[in-house]
Amino acid sequence: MKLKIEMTKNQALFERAQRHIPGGVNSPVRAFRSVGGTPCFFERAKGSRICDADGHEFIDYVGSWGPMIVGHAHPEVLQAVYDAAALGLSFGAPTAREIEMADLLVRLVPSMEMVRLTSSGTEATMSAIRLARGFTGRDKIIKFAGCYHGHGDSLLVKAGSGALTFGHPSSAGVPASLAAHTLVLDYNAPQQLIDTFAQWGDQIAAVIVEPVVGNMNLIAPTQEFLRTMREVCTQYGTVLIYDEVMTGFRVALGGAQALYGITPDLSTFGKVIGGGMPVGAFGGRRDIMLQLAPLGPVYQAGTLSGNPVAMAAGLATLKLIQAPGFHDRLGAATQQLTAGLSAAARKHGIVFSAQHVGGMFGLYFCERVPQTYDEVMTSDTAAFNRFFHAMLAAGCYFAPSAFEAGFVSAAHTAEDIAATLAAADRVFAGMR
Ligand code: HOZ
Repeated sequence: MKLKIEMTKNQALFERAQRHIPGGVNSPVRAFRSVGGTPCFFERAKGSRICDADGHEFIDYVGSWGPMIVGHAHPEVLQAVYDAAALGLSFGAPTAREIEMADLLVRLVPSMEMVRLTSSGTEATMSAIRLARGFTGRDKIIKFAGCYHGHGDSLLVKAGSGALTFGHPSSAGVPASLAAHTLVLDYNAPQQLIDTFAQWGDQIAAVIVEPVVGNMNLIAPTQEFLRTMREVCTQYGTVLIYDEVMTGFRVALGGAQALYGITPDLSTFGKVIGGGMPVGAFGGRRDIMLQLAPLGPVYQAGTLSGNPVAMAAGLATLKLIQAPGFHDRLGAATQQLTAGLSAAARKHGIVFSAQHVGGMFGLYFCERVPQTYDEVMTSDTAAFNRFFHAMLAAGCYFAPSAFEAGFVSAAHTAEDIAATLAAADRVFAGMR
């Protein structure tokens, strides 16, 4: 007799997806390839909870990789989206909401004097690099190994996120002649910056950095690293770009630049400023931004840039996160999670560490919280994979890769965190 094995809905969807979508996903990390198993196909989410096609409900610590800072389907964000959508989905022409967004970004972020809106973080970083090159008349840029700045050609060199997860940190398809302009240094290694600038300083258009890295797991910067970077960029007339697509409005209202007290020349944003809709932005020094078309010679454009529905979602989200004490509460909840997970692991003798910066966190299956790419690469990925699947089975959805950061939202309650810690206690006990 032939045994008929029933597929779950997730499995059936994954099989169907793979027929016409490479790998069955539209962004590599989602495929679960590094952790194994079938990706969850999500159907709906509300607050801190997200539900898949098989009817499983999870406490969500991915939050669409950062944007859902006020929780999923927040009624005020939804209402703003409904209202905007009813007036038209896209005009390909200026709207008042874009001005409102630009004014708000300039008011909230210390370094911003002018802003240009895009449809994604990738577009924002790509455009910021072009602008820095156009402004300085130089070609070389510096990035740091394991930092990910979207998938623009110049930036897919020793990149983090999916590129790192799947072992292709430097993508095929990027012309060697272009990649040659990207110098890759180690994160948190200030002396390398000093030495590199001593050799190439007058040829370097930009340094681009995630001020807190969220794409090789979470790596926090040392103050000396950030300070040295600012100093050499100022000394050599190089444009310092903070990629705050992840950290913006999340680690503090004014982003990492407010938290660490360093003023970059340009910054890039995405995620939170779209409240879950596709958005990006880049901006900063007025003299640099004035080089953009139609005023200057650096071209940059986008049919859906400043899309009215996306602006509405972003503005509603930014309004909510300006509530007094919002970031203190978010940071405290995240701290409760990371401290609780560390304690549970310690209790069961699991090699584990964790940290958070505001509402983003890192979990590491290694002895100490890593500060560098090399240190994070010593993480026990097999242990992470066991943890990931056991937590998933227990109703907690973490990023399906040992090299991604996690995110907490304002909708995560004390009960959510307590339930997660109780699940982790059981999971760590089973991992001994
Ligand atoms: N690169 C983002 C994570 N660091 C996005 C991943 C995704 O959307 O799948």
